[in-house]
Amino acid sequence: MMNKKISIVGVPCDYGQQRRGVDMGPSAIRYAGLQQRLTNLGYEVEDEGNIQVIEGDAAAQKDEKLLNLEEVIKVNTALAEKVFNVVKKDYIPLVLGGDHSIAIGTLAGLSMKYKNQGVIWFDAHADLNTPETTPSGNIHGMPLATSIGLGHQRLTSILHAEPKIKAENIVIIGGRSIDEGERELIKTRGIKIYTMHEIDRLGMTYVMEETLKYFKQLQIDGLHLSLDLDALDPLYTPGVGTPVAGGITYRESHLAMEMIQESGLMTSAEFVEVNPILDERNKTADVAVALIGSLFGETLV
Ligand code: NNH
Ligand code: MN
Ligand code: MN
Ligand code: MN
Repeated sequence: MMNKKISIVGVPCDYGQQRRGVDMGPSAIRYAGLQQRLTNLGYEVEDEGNIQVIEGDAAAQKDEKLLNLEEVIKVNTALAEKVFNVVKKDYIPLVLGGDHSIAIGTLAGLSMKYKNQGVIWFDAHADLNTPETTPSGNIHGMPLATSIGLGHQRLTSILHAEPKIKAENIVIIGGRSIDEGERELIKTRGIKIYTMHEIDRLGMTYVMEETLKYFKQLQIDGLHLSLDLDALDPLYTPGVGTPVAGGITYRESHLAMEMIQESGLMTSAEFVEVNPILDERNKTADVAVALIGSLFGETLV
């Protein structure tokens, strides 16, 4: 990676789901020593602070298939503009969540610069629900569908009306809780996914080699890593709103980060769903910072 300048953007948003506390994720990750970790690696690090999230009245919700829609639109519009500004000045955006609905804004901002961007989606879930298929009404289960242009028009048209990414430019890794409607989309849209079954069978090395080879073939012009901490086994990251047993191990996740770094393809990243209220002594934020260290080259220096 040639670019040695990183901009940290915090997004204290908890409107994409219904467990409070994930809005403290950015603080928890900063507290775990993020900036020092990156400075030690020789990066010029700028902390842009947090995107402003107005406390709304959650009880005033109308659409139960799109909970907190107005707030989610507001946060993601502001985030998209911020991310666009960061890439314009040639810094690597490092976005801290907040729940995963914020990927809508991140990808919208990135799409202003990268016209053929690849996305690695580390997650126990596929986040491919739409208002029609959602089992929960939680928008944090919809960011990937939104980014390929499916779902509520006001979410898919943040910054501009075009899809932010192509379905074939997505690779999901760590999936083990996929809803019916999501399975359908994975099939019909040809979305690439390595579930826990494939990770067990093939090993993380093979999965990452194939993933990175695939992106090279696609000749992507940018690679975004969106890492939901619930991709890992709850043993390592208990501080998440929707833990699912049988996840990626500590070393497997680090290996994946190291291989992404080695590829030289990565141009942005986001770490989401850290909820310090549900955590054990900031364990999950500590893991997030350790993963970020590996992603930005810690073991290679
Ligand atoms: N698929 C479920 C839903 O749409 C759960 C999503 N939860 C997540 N996604 N944490 O990463 O509500
Ligand atoms: Mn809140
Ligand atoms: Mn997610
Ligand atoms: Mn998840």
